[in-house]
Amino acid sequence: MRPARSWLHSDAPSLSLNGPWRFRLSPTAHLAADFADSAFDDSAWDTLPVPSHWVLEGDGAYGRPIYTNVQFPFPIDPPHVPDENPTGDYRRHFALPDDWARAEAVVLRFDGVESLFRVWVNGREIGGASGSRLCHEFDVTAAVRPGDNVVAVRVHQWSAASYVEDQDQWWLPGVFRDVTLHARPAGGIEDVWLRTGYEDGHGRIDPEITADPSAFPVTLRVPELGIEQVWTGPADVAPLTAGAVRPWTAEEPRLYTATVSGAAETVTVRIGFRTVEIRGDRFLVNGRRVVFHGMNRHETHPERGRVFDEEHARADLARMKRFNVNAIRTSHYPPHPRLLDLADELGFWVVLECDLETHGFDAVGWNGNPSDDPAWRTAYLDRITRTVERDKNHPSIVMWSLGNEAGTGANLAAMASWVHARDTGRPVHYEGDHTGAYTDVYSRMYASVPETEQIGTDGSAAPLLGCTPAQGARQRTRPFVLCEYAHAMGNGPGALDQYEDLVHAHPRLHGGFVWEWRDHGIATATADGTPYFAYGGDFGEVVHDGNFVMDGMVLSDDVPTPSLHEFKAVVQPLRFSFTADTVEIANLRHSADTSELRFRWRAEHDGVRVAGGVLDVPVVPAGGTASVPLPSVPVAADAETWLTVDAVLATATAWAPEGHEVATAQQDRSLPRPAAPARPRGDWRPAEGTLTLGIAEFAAGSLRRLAGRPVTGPKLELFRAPTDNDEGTSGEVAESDASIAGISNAALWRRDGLDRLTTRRMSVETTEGALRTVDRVSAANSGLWVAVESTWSLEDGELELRVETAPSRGWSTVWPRIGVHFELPDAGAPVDGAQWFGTGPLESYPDSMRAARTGRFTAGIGELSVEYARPQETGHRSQVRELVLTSAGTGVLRVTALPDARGRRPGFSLARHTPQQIARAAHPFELPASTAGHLIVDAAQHGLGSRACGPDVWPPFALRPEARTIRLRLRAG
Ligand code: IPT
Repeated sequence: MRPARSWLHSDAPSLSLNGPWRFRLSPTAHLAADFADSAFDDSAWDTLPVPSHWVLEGDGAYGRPIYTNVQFPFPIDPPHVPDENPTGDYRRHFALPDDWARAEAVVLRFDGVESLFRVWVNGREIGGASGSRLCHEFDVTAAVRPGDNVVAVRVHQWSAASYVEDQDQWWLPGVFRDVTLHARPAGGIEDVWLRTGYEDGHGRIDPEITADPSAFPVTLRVPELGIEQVWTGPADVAPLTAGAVRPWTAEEPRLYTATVSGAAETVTVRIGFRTVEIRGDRFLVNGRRVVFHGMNRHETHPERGRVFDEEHARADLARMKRFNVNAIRTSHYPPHPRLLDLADELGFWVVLECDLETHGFDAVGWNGNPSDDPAWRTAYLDRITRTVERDKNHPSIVMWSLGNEAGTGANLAAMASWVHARDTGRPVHYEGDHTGAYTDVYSRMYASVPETEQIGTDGSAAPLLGCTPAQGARQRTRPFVLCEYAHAMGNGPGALDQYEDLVHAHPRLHGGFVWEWRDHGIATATADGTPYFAYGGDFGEVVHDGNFVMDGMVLSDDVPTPSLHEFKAVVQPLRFSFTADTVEIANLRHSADTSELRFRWRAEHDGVRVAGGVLDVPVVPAGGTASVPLPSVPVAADAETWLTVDAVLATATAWAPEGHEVATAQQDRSLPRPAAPARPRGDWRPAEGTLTLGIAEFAAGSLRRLAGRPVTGPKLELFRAPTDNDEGTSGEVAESDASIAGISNAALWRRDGLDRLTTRRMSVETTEGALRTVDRVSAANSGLWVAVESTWSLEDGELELRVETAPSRGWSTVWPRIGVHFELPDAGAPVDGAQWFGTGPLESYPDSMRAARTGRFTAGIGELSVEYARPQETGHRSQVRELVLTSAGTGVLRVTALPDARGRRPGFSLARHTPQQIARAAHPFELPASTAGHLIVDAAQHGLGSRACGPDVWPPFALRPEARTIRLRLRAG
């Protein structure tokens, strides 16, 4: 094996060995290596593409993917693996190009093979390697011959290496990254490292050239900077100043093309000038503090798995930029090398993580953890060496990370020492170093908001996780990052804005990385051909972790979830503060001013635009503010008046078109308009039979038709289809009386029967122009109940419904919602859409409200729900004022929501299924055929939290059982 080196763009000849290979899969590793021989007859073998994972090819013919989070899918018997070890044999021919005869060496490179492989060329054994997401190069000079050659590769799914590659993802064996043959010229350039620095407008290049003396003279050229530096011998190579340059930052990723040419080879490196440093508890680039608005990014694709597709990756990164993401942690291994080129180019702060995780040792009390076992030291050092050497040239990489969830131990410390010696220009991160014994930044995952705040604060007596007071004090001298936070599984997370507020209050806190960017669903289909995205268990795995792999801000099919919109709004780089006639614009960025932005304003009356234009905003430097006069806004007497200010891109960028909205804010300019109080009525008397009140028809006190359509309800609805966070048991719970550590809220809701409420009607009464029912709603085997008084009345010729709910004493949990449910049978013209004035366009919940703006929106019923991989609560639009249910674009029912006595407005959801139906389905295809629409108007909803892996909903956003009133006006059309 050749020493690790940079993945370089070189003009030396190379030959891609990607494409169809002959393939045979065996159920065990104990096989003769007969196939390595050149003469072996592989004509009976199948054909498999390289790169690919065999379990994703051939429609199940080569086994299936396995998903586990922490668990090892084989016995914990390190370093051994079972005899049942799927083993793939690969063969292909290649013709050695004629002009390669002059090459000094021929090198065979594998960019990624999971998990252990051996290589033969023309029957000669070349070597083997493990380190699935790392690059390995073999010298095959002595084995190749002119003309036809045969390369044979044997890949084992399981190996000793599997114990240190226990990341939370699918196990996907195979040759899944490129295979390339390189002709290495005599006098070639083996490796180049162009370290850069930036200070006071000037750049510096500190080169390291690895080449035989015969390569010299070697010339470094940076044409744009007029640099042409000739080194006549290795001893001449020395740092140089680059003169006046533009720095590289994630916001303005200015790159310069450098070439390094020797006697026989030219390599091209795109360099960016920047200096990374830690000063006290600040993490600085070019002397300025960095705030990470980051994502944990796995390599995952529903069809290709971890096989890299540059176009898709570029589109994915462009999507990140459009959603104000400025940083990537390459969880939990180096990505395809081209990803870093894209990150340099588009602009991201990257934490580049080594391929290392031994999480499964948690199950055995970390006994035998390789991280502290001398037998593994060399393997650990090999991993970090390959990681750093391959990617060292990238300006986007501002930190190295040793790995993830590998406990702690001497081998990790040795990795850190190696990095410190090799690269003095970038700090070392590893979250598992809780006490900060060998790393440079303090890092945590899933710390709650109060805990994060304590970390940011000095003099706090609060102990830090795993630290003595003295160790905690040491950690507080360092920059802090949340390497994972805001677990984005299913509907959620909540509280993104609270974390962001802390970053601005406590400069030691440098932001963090959301867990995680994408769902890892695998595209598959049911027996009857219905497509869906599979998660753990869908392939019949023996042990698996279910849908824990569906925890992205982007769904498997690239659709951004509402949480990503929330993230975008929370971390937007500008903050707007309004007064009566000005808006103060604060530029929160690292270093970019606002010159690439254009500012617009608009005024709306009840969501209808009445005025708008361009705001004249001076260029605001990073860290600066500007106070800008606002135009005069026409204020309506009988409608809400909202002013919206947007900052949009003035010109197209590599990642978004001109006009793309970067930041936005609203100011409520409405005049107060108190709602008419409910009119008291007397003379109530028992009622029976049928009754008509305006557009409503009743029988025995129950609604039968509204505006001529069959409708049933209102029925008290306290249940929501539990979100993954509702089902979560992890993290801190906010209040011991409402949530119970170790038991999910969803389990408590089911215990209390919120999903199976029954009704006893206690009275039906009428009076002139009104009908009133009182119900007692409760569940089997429960003594708890809710009183529901519903009053229908004609007010000013309009139908009003007022529902008052009041819980009995004794409810001890939080509630998912307090709503009323109307069922709208299809009856020929199904309700299939909504238009509303309220917040939108997407769903929002009490602790995820920042992306919700007030306006007028239209959506089809399908667009009102998010297709989470596991169906769950979705679609709540908060603070609705007016809602029109539509059928084929025509209004069928118009609902106006009046605020309650405290001015609170209800939200709504409109869906094809009930919460109970949704809760029973493990995948979208399991939802039953639907014959009705379901409108739920919620006086309140519970927050989202992050409890699938992290803290519960915090008290201000938690819904406690309480009395609420919903008041609606109903009209036809
Ligand atoms: C954390 C892991 O680092 C990450 O890979 C992922 O599994 C995440 O959890 C959950 O989705 S580890 C956990 C013990 C906090």
